Amino acid sequence: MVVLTEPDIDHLPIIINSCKSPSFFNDIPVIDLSKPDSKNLIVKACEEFGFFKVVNHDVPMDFISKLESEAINFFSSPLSEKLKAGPADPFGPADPFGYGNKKIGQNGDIGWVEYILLSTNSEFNYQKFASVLGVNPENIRAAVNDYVTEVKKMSCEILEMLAEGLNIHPTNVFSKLLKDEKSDSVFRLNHYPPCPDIQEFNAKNLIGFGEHTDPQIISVLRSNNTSGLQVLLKNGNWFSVPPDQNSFFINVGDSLQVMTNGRFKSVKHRVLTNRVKSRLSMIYFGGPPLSEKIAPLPSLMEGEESSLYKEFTWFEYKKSAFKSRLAENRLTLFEKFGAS
Ligand code: GA4
Repeated sequence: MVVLTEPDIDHLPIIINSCKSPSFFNDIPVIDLSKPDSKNLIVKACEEFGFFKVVNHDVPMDFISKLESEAINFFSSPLSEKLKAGPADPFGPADPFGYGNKKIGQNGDIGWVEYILLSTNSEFNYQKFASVLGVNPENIRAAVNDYVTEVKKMSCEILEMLAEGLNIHPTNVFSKLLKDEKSDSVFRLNHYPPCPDIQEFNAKNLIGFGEHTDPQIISVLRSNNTSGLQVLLKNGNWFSVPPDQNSFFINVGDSLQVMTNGRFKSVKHRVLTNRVKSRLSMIYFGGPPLSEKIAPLPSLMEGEESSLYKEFTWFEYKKSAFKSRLAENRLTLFEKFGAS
């Protein structure tokens, strides 16, 4: 089992009351990617939840296991070694990539989590991770590339089904942004060690990763069989997503919310820690190139419908996002009418 060194409990946010799922809501939408008629179900899931689970995907299990075992080896290394793989520029967005421990972003957010943040661009330097593991950096690059390539392929397939379901032509309007060689996509490995005994606080759950929406177009998450992920339902209740290591969980990001003029909602989610088991998740965040204008697609604007958002580029959004706190609504700044 992977254990995080030195808990620093004083600085962690605690939820006193954990919320139960409402009784009328039993599960999240499940999309069978092998069924051709899934496109309408995907549209419905994005409209109603901004979140769904994907089964019968083509991502090879050995790519998943290979990367998972590299991640477990890395997170099992001594903290002093892992810290050597920290970001080059921990206090600015110039190079946020690398190992991080409890600190999320640069604006004071913390969680019971350690992580590795990577750029999916092909020139990314894996040397600092390889040094911790004492392996050739090309082995790590290959493990990440094999996994990300497959997950990106699946994301593009899903985005094309979405476009078809929405009757948008050409159907690559969303997927071409991820396929662009300048696509600003990131990849994250999160490790949530078992949380310590917090009886003395009379608290039920500790926050692993605080509530937030993802900035990009689409996020694809895969985790081991440990629970913790929760999504916020429209009725204001948190729903605990049952873990499933053989499936992927997809969520709509802020950019897709804008491109669909609010038809799809970027879903708020968070991760609670587990007392007994470690949780390990890998998330691919598919984003557009920095210069891309993020705006509602003209083909989706029916009749008199006008854009809910001011025009902005992904670079402008990102610049402001990286100054924000995790839980903030990062789209407020770009709304035309001030309400989301
Ligand atoms: C949330 C989604 C991704 O994990 C992430 C996060 C990023 C970071 O960890 O550096 C941010 C967060 C995320 C949004 C607001 C800012 C930036 C932390 C934070 C407080 C990698 C991303 O792209 O945006």
